[in-house]
This record gives sequence, structure tokens and C-alpha cells, in this order.
Amino acid sequence: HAADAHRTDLMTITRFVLNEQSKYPESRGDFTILLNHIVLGCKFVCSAVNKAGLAKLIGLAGETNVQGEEQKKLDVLSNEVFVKALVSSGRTCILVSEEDEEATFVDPSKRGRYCVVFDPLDGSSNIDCGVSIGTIFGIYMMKDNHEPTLDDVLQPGKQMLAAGYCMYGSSCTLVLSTGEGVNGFTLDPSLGEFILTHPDIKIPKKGKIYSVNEGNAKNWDGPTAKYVEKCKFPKDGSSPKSLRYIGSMVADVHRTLLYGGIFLYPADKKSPSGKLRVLYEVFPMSFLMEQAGGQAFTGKQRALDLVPTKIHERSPIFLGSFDDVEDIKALYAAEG
Ligand code: AHM
Ligand code: MG
Repeated sequence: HAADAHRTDLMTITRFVLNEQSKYPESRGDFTILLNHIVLGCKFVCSAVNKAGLAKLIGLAGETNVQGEEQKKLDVLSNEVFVKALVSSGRTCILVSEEDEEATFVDPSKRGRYCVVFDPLDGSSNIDCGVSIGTIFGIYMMKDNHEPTLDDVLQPGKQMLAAGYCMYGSSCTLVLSTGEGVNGFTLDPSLGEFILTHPDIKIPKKGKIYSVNEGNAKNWDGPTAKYVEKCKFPKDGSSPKSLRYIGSMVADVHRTLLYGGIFLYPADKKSPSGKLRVLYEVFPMSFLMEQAGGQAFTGKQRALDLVPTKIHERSPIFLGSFDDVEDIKALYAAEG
């Protein structure tokens, strides 16, 4: 039976990616090794996040432990784990993390061909109340054998080889695209393995949900304000959309991917470039949306066409179901 096969023939994320990569004769398993190190970081963060509620009891994050040393905050700790895992993979040359002001250039003795941009623990304001948070990552490949420079990561998002996120929620879910669609894996804690649970995710063409921090409305520009007004008071006889906003990008994007709809972090008068970071928030999520059949738009252009000039650059972002993003694009086009 097919159901039996599912239970006994476990498609782990490693097996899945090895299968995908074996289509390329030049593949040497480097990508799979890199991904395994990212997965290790995700497992570590997952376990740390699950214990976060017990922090006061067992002395995590910000507390002083029995040895009298100050414990590290969860986001700092997560960053260190990812950086060390990525460097020790021997497959990376440049790392850009939301937690580090400067990019990390990997020592030549440990250098590989991949550049990884990541936000080790996004939505960290949600940790203390137990709301879902996540890790976001994108992967570029260094073009040729030159000395790595920042230009290797200041590339448009469409040049990414792969992107993904891991959500630490009611379960731990890793969503990945290597440019051939989007697949979701759930951590089986008893096995310590991510198992394929959401094969070939496609976002609904149109959704019934919009997701935005409406507390910023007084500072929005015309098209964003018009769009949200339309969600609430549609003039074409359709039903109003529902509002869902968690304030954790990974959770808001994950819901958008599975249920459809649109996620917005627009520009406003106080933050003319929005809040979210191009390299490790906007690009990976835009890559996944496109791979799932949706769209991602900055208010000016296709998000993945953006050419970043600084590693921590920000951009407004509108992403989600194809038709819903089409609507916001029309409003910005009308603005001229
Ligand atoms: P962070 O990197 O400081 O955690 O901020 C990023 C988070 C995203 O997860 C989320 O989409 C956004 O900030 C929410 O911002 P706001 O609180 O302004 O609505
Ligand atoms: Mg962040």
C-alpha cells in the first residue's frame, strides 16, 4: 500500500537532496554536505527554542548559570552555532548573517564555493511568549576561482542556487527550494531527521488572507493604503479578506505559502525602505514564492531582480499568491 510505503520508506532531507543533485553529473555532493550543516544548525536552534520557556528554571539566555557565567541570548547563540557549522562544513567562502555587522570571509584552509546569507533567529521578539520563530537562509555559488569579495554576495536574488527557512513552531518545519519547486520537511524528534511531509508545495493562485502590520497605516504610501482598503472593502462584489499577522516573517510567510494570500512589509514615511533585509529575508522568501508559483514585488520591480549594494540593505516587499500580488502591482503601476 502507498500509505505503508510512506511509513517505511522514509524520505529524509539528505536523501531527497542527494536524489535531486544526482541529476547533475558534475555534482560532487558538496551541496548536500553544506545543507547537512545548515540542518544541524536548525536542529540545534529547534532544541534550544523548545527549552526557552524553561530558561528561568535551567538558566538559559541572559541568565547566570551555575558556573556564574552569563548565558548567551538565544539569537546570539544560534548565530554562533550556524557560523561554526557553516565554516566547519568546508564548503563555504563568505557568510552574511543578520547578527554580524561584517561579512565573514572563511579562512582559505576551510574554504569552499558557496556563499550563505542567513538570519539565524528571525522574529526574536516573539521568543519570550512562545510564538513561532524561524531561521531564513539563501545560498549563492562563487562564480569562478577568484579571491572572494563582497560582490560575490551582492548579487540579485535570482542568482541564488537555493533558499529556505526553518520554522520553530508547533512542529519544526524546514522548507527548501533548490530551484526545482518547493518541498517541506518536518523534524521527527524521535529520529532526529527531517522527513519529506509537504512535497512540491504550490501556493494557491489567489488567497483570502492579507498579512501586514496595520499599526503603520498612517505612514503608508498611496498604493499600499489603497490595496489594504480593497482587502477590507472590496468593490467588485467579492468577500473581504481576513487579516492574519504574527509578526514573525517565517510564520507569516509559511502560512501564506500553504493557505495563499499576501504578505506585505511596505515602505512607510518613517522607514522608506521598509524593515526587512534584502539578502537574508526578502530574497530567500521571494525565491520560495516564485518557485511555488507565486510572486514577489518590491513596489518597483520583481524582488529577485533587485541588485543589493550593501549586505544589510532593506527593501519593501509584497509577496504571495500570483493574483494577489498582481493587484498590488497594478496599483503601483497606476501611481506611475
Ligand atoms: P527581527 O529581525 O528584529 O526579528 O525583525 C524581523 C521581523 C520579521 O520576522 C517580521 O516580519 C517583522 O520583523 C515584523 O515587524 P513589525 O514588528 O514592525 O511588524
Ligand atoms: Mg530578522
